[in-house]
Amino acid sequence: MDKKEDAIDGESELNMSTKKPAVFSGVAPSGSLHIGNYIGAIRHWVEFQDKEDNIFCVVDLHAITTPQDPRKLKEKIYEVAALYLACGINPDKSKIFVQSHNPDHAQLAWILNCVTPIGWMRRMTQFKDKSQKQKEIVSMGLFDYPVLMAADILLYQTNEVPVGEDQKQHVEITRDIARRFNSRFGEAFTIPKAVIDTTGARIMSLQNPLAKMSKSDPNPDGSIFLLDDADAVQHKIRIAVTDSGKEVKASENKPALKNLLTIYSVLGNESVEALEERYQGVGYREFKADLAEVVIEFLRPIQKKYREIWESRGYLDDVLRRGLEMVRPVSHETLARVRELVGLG
Ligand code: AQP
Repeated sequence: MDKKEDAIDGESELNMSTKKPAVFSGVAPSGSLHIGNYIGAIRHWVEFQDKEDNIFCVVDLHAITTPQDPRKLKEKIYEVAALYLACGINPDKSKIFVQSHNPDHAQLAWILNCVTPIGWMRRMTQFKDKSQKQKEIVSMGLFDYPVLMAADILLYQTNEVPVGEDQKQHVEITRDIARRFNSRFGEAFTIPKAVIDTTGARIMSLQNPLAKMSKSDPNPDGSIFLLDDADAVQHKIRIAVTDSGKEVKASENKPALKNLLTIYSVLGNESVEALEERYQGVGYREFKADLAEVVIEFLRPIQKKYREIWESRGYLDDVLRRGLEMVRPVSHETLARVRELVGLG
């Protein structure tokens, strides 16, 4: 991974003694996981598992910031956890748990709400995007999403937050909130930094290469889901929009091709330059057929492992329970210090 550390310092006042950097990241079970979630986030979690002290959370409280079908949500929570494991997260190396199973997240979020200026929140671009798409009411929860995310990260004295480009602004506000709290009340939080890869940090919709691939896109043809079968993958790639011309090139004026080449490069483990060379003079149709095969082959072992995990639900429950047991002492300690500093209880 070409690791781009977004923040310069990643000051770590409280974590100086920890040998491995503390990492926190998560995915909201607001829909089915897609290859954008994998390329932008999960693959990096897997890659750095040995070198870091990891917490990977299923952030279900974030999912309900937009309307969810309660029965589907429950299933998606476990689907996301099973997919973490199927993608290569090892529960002996990383702690996996469900956000709402630890009430410390909601309590810290409330306290942080009370130190976060509303003007900072109004600048959040994801809120602007998501609230415009909302047909029903725009909830306070959606507006408050970045503060809850700050609580998730700060509870565990996190040093690094591996995320896709779309979450960069949320990690920046987390840093601002932590600094503000520390300077007003006293040292409580490590200042985290976002870790964003330069390749694949923003995978775009196959139907609109100017919009990011998203779980909640009403058009399912824009996203390749990790559990899509071979027919669905072939269909979605065949009908994926392309740019004018015939060249298979990843230039700025060919956003659709650039996106398809990035997906091919990451999932097929081949450089974009090598692919451009190989597909010189070859039409889009052949390129797309090969790309579909690469994606299908990439998904095959993940889906096999997912099915095995799904069938042994007791195992998954056990992984999530163990993860929760391991993270709670850390979040308790942070919250106790915060309560003390603020003068609560
Ligand atoms: N298209 C993407 N390209 C690269 N990375 C992406 N991520 C999401 N979409 C892309 C990264 O995946 C992680 C989990 O994201 P999330 O579930 O917390 O929320 P999100 O960023 O809002 O993801 P979605 O898929 O767009 O969900 P909905 O539609 O529910 O909002 C994050 O690290 C994110 O950067």
